[in-house]
Amino acid sequence: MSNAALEMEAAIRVEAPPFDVAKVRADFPILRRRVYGKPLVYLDNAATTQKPRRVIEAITRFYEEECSNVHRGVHWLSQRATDRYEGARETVRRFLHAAEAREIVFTRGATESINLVANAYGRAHVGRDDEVLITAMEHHSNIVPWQILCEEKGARLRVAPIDNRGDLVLDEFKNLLSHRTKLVAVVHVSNALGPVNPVKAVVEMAHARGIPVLIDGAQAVPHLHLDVRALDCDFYVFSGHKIYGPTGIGALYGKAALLERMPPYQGGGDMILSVTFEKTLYNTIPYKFEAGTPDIAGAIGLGAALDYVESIGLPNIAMHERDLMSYATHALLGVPGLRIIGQAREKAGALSFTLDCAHPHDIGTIVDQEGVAIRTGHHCAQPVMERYGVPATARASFAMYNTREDVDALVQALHKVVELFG
Ligand code: 7TS
Repeated sequence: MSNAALEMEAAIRVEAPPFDVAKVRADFPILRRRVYGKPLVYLDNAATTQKPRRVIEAITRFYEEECSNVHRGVHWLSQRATDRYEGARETVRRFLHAAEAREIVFTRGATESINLVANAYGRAHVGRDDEVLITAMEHHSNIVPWQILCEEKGARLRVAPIDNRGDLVLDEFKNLLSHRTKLVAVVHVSNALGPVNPVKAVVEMAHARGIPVLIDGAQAVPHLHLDVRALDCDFYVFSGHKIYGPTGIGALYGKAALLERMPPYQGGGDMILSVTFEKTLYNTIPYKFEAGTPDIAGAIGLGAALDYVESIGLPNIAMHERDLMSYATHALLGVPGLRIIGQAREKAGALSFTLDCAHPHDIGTIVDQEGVAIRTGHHCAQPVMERYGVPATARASFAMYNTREDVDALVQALHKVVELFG
């Protein structure tokens, strides 16, 4: 779509929806801070989101009142910590609409979840001349683990193309599925350009050939209602820090039947039933995949974050963010020489752009001086940048606490860039 057409489409939807963003903002202590003497305008939410007080307090409370290891003590504190940790697992289950809590494995985040599946499922099921199918819009964390696996096994990594708008070419995706395909791994929402992939159609096409599907939901969970059972995906991964939770914690959803058949990923304490020097019996799922002391406070913080998101309501968040996306699309296109990269039919969360007059790093530096935090670079998706013939982009990404005023501040700062470099 041309810039003019996009502008028209965005203009139709500039009416603001009802949403008490001021109340939401008050829940995030960091949003009160100033940088360079100016109010912080945080538009780098695809990298990580800010944390509401409720999450910060849940973590503090664990260390002040409940700190103990899990699954191993009969004493009161350990039981309490175990209850809270397992309670967080149940919250993740509810949030993803998974059937059972044992289908939720706590990991360090999306990256570790993908590596877990590549190592545990991939190593057992992918052999010489087999194929793993991904798309051209993956984050490096959904490329490199599969490359490592394919190299080790003599298998091939296949890549389904995207079109000029940034949409996955579904026909080509379907044509790439064959008897050699042993796994499909697809991003739900791209971090570089923001398109929402038709993951349900992807799952149906792969399942028609009996191929399991992993969905990388790192950028989807903060913006979209999710139901892994309705999607019928086999694995779903995400990171807590991108959905208002702490860093260092995330989850892997896997269908119980698959997780049960998978060998462990790492060995150590908690993932065993019994150990002798001759033989070790592994624990049941999900513990089989949680070797060592987990990030207990992180899991509790993630549970608090998901509770918070549910209390605001994902439909409200999605509506507010859709308004911001169309308002921002309209406003950014008014900046001379600005090109939006990736104009997919459906987008969530992120807007990538370039300016004729300045390199993205210069854009980032100048707008930072105005207190506006955006991400610049290749966004850990170098093949996407190559596809569009740009070395890097500037990216504004939105969360529930952003406002139209934040967008205005970005646009004003971009006009400064044009004044300086144009
Ligand atoms: N998948 C996608 C789609 C992502 O956007 C990211 C992180 C990851 C996986 C990895 O998540 P992690 O929490 O395990 O690191 N994306 C970004 C980003 O866009 N800017 O900083 C990190």
